[in-house]
Amino acid sequence: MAAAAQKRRKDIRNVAIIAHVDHGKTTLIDALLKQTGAYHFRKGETTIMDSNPLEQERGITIFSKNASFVWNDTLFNIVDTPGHADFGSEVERILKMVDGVLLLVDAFEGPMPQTKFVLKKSLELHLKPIVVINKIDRPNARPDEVAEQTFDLFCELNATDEQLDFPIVYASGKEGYAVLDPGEPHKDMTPLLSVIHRRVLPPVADTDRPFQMLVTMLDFDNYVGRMAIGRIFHGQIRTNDPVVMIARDGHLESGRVSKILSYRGLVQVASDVATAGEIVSIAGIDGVEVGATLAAPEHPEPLPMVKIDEPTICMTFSHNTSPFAGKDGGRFLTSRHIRERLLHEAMINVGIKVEETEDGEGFKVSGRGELHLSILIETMRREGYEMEVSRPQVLFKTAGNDLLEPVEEVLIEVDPEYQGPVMQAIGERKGEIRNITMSAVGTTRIETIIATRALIGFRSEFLMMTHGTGIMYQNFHQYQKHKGKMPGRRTGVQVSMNTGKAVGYALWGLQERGELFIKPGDPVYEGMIIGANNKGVDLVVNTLKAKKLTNIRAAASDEAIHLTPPRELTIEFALAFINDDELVEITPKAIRLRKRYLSQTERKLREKQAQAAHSR
Ligand SMILES: Nc1nc2c(ncn2[C@@H]2O[C@H](COP(=O)(O)OP(=O)(O)OP(=O)(O)O)[C@@H](O)[C@H]2O)c(=O)[nH]1
Ligand SMILES: [Mg+2]
Repeated sequence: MAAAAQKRRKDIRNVAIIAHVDHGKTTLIDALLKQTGAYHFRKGETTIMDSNPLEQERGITIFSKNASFVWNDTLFNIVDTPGHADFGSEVERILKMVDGVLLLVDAFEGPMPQTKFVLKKSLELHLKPIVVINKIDRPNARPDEVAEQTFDLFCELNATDEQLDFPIVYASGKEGYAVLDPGEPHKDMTPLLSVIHRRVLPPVADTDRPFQMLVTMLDFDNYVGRMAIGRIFHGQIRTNDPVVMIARDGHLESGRVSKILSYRGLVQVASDVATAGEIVSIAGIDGVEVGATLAAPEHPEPLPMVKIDEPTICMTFSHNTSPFAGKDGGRFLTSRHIRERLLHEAMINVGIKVEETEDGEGFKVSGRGELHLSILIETMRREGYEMEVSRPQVLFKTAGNDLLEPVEEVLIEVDPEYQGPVMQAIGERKGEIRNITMSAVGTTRIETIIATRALIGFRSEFLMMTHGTGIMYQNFHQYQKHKGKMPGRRTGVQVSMNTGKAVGYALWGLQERGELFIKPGDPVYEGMIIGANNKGVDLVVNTLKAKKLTNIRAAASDEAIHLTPPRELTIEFALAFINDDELVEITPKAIRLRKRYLSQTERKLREKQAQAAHSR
């Protein structure tokens, strides 16, 4: 067989680490880097792989990263992947770059929706995962049960006998040890390292064949421009060599290698040459894109195609038109600034698409989900951009005469007391209940299939409904026939009628109508949304009203003013909350909600026009 004749690089192992969100991927890689001396932790320093400030703040991995270390005379390339479902297609691409995967499963939680998704993708690519039951230091860890559940998941996903014969390593990435039997004494990570070394195949690498590399990720360097990151499948490449890119659509672009970087620990070092089996970063082809093949000009043959998921939701980004525009220290305020920044993003962020809107006022930005787009918004605001964004819309498709919409697989975990209201809300949104079970901690787990469109507004309501305790995981399932009308937001909003600084006394009077988003002293403007109105209609309110000093009763109750702390707006909440006639204003210092039309007269006029147009 041809496979038997393939040459392999015995000095390399390429591995990806995959799991559900938060099951400890990044922490485990940190432990490996520490033990192998690839990185020396300074005192008090914890995770280093989540190096981006947004990642550190949120405690999640957003960008896949490669790190490498040497153990037992072997170079290990280990690729950390994000656990959040919005980045699922990225994980899929990374799996094509490696020869083995570590599937991490939390020793307490057990397999979760994203565990299933990433395992399914690995099995489809004929990879043989190594299972790591992680966080065994947790007091309520139940490693044996979780190992059994993981085995069941492999069976459910039709793993082959060979794949079912997976090794299991028990680990605590946090404490830095791994064992082959949960009862064994703990030492360090050596048992895991030797299982990877033994069970992951060395990469197929024929250095005599013409150069071919698959572009899996992109990076950007101010000096050399776009950098293509990926694995070299065949041959070798040197700086100054001519190369050709075969794009996904088949067009060719020539370039010359201006820089080659390989990984040593977390840093990248320049090399003159790179050979098959290695994972490297290459500059020199201006229009390089993810999924393309880089090849020797005399053999422009593409490697097998990788899948790139299409965006499922979009929103409009425009320049900030609120009366407070430019007052919060924003440095980039104009449409032109926003256009340039978005076009740059579309170049390196796979799955982001940018188009000008028909009215020329803004940009339609499409992405893989709410987190994907809200991270872009958060990144831009930190860089000094101000903008206003609209409610996310799903992207429909047509098949023959049918209108199709994206549908998600959702897992909801709530305290049993919220099960009733949550089930009712799912029912109203035409969700299809797949399964209801009790988790190990006594929470109710509801599995449902529900339209993405119904979920957008639901997330904010779900959080309010469960007082912030509910957990919801969603994962794109497929496009299905349009599900018809969905219920909108249940609450109305309170809209400020004037501009100034909010007064405590006024807010005290307004807070019983619904949850507020501002506190005394916050600047408000006419048309700004200052809170929810539990009655389902919009209410124009006076946030500047001070107590009348002559009113003895009010004066007497002054000390008794008790203001409930307002909801701190996050970008995710704001996007999930607003309606089509509303916008989120984003500045480096604030997130505000507003009506699209700020004056009440204009809103009424627009509403009348819309009704007239509708009845015509
Ligand atoms: N008890 C315990 N906690 C752990 C262990 N490993 C990680 N954690 C904690 O679990 C949380 C998530 O850890 P991460 O390493 O960021 O998990 P991740 O899988 O990389 O998460 P995403 O990249 O967001 O999918 C953090 O609070 C860690 O401190 C472990 O071995 N034991
Ligand atoms: Mg991580």
